[in-house]
Amino acid sequence: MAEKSLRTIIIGAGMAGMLAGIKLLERGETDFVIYEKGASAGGTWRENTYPGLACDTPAHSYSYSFALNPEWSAFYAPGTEIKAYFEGIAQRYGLLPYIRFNTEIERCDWRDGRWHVTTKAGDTDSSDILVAASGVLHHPSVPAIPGLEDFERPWFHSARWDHSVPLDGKRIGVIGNGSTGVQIVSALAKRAARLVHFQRSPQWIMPCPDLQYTEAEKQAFRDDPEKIEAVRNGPDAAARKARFTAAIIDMDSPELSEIQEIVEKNLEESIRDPELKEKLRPNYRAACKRMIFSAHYYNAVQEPTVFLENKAIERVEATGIRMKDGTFHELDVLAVATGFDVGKFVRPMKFYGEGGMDLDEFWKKGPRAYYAVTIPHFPNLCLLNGPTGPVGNFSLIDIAEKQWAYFEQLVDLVRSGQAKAVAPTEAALETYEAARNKDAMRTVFASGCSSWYLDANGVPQVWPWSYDHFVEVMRAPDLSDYALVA
Ligand code: NA7
Repeated sequence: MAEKSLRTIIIGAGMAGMLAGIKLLERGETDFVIYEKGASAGGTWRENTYPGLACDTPAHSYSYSFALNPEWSAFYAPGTEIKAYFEGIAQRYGLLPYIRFNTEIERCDWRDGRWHVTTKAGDTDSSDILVAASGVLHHPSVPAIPGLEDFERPWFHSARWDHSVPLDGKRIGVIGNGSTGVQIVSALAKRAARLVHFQRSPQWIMPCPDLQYTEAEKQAFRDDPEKIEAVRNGPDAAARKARFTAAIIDMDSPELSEIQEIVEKNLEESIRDPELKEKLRPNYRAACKRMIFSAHYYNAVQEPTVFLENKAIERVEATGIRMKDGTFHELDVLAVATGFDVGKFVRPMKFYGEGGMDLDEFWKKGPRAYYAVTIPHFPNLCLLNGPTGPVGNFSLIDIAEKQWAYFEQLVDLVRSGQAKAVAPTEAALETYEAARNKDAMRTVFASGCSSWYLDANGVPQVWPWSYDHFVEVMRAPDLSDYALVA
């Protein structure tokens, strides 16, 4: 039977949307479009430009498997290089003609066996296949701190950094100490006249090497891609991945105890002042919140310019922040590194599936997807890095590649005419979710802390099993869990 030619619409020109485009081009498919609401590609690496920005996954792992990059300057690459990498990929793989920039999708309707999308400007398009690659860490979460809007000096969310604001010699406030806040403070400690780091909960800090690649090392990577493979998948990387997965999926594992010892030793040996040490000591287990890797934070926070404020914020005033005990910190500039509204996923876009099924309604108890990729009643729809996928300090590029390879096998059923449309059954999603929720409560993420991994009921919305299990299930879809529309 002749293959049916299919049109694909991809939403988002970040890492995952670009991946889908490249993979389509690789198999000779040119009938696709990538809608991107921003003015350039790169997703999160376009939006985040704050000082100190780096990826907490080793650079050689945070690269497409088909586009290794011997030029990474460091083991953990700075954000500017990662952004340039994605821009280079868009050029090199000929993706730019397929991307419609400054075009925001507002709604997607499954009607008459096709997806019909409508842009914010009111334009329409339709396709057989729809790929939602709109990102997770995407909607800035601005804290509801009283008075924030009344601050009369520059302030911004970390993902909306205003580079016109001078920082050198200024009094800088940073609220939040997730990966972002820690990176910002590490970068600005020596530049500020005074830097106040507002910490609501302490964080465990995993020490890591500040390893810059020498020209000789880069040359060796250029000469022999196997050396890059060794960094990605060699014994050290495999051991790191295995240790970390074992630790996160079982809060009582010896691997987690080992990680706990490392972070406690780091705190013990790095911080001299006993009072500061206690301010920085969390009362929950290591890796309960997303693990922070930093070679510099503990040095930064001991700079004479830096003050770690761990008391509760009362309100923001016109010129600074008032603490509940009355202390006032005057600030010239304030950065809120308070994370992202991660529960939104594809929203605020509206999705209507079979029979007009509203995704908001389907997700009223929280975002769910079968094996994190497909959704019952929403045929021929793929989520890349959607809800409940692996997030435990793995490379999301690797995760997206595997999810795409899985989804392509479903598309093949449509392409070959074996089905007109493919969606998982509701029963399959229920079975998956029941097992996932149960096992999620054994993970370290559920061991007693707040974090962006938890849903409103305190259940971690993540992959609670091993990385190897993820690889295994992504190898091929179990078609008995799918409804194929003939
Ligand atoms: P995170 O990891 O969600 O961290 C947000 C930080 O902001 C965290 O320290 C929060 O404290 C703090 N926060 C949030 N709301 C408030 C209010 N209202 N007052 C004070 N402090 C607040 O976001 P990041 O941007 O650092 O990192 C997100 C991911 O990006 C990261 O995991 C990597 O994957 C890359 P809390 O701990 O909740 O007390």
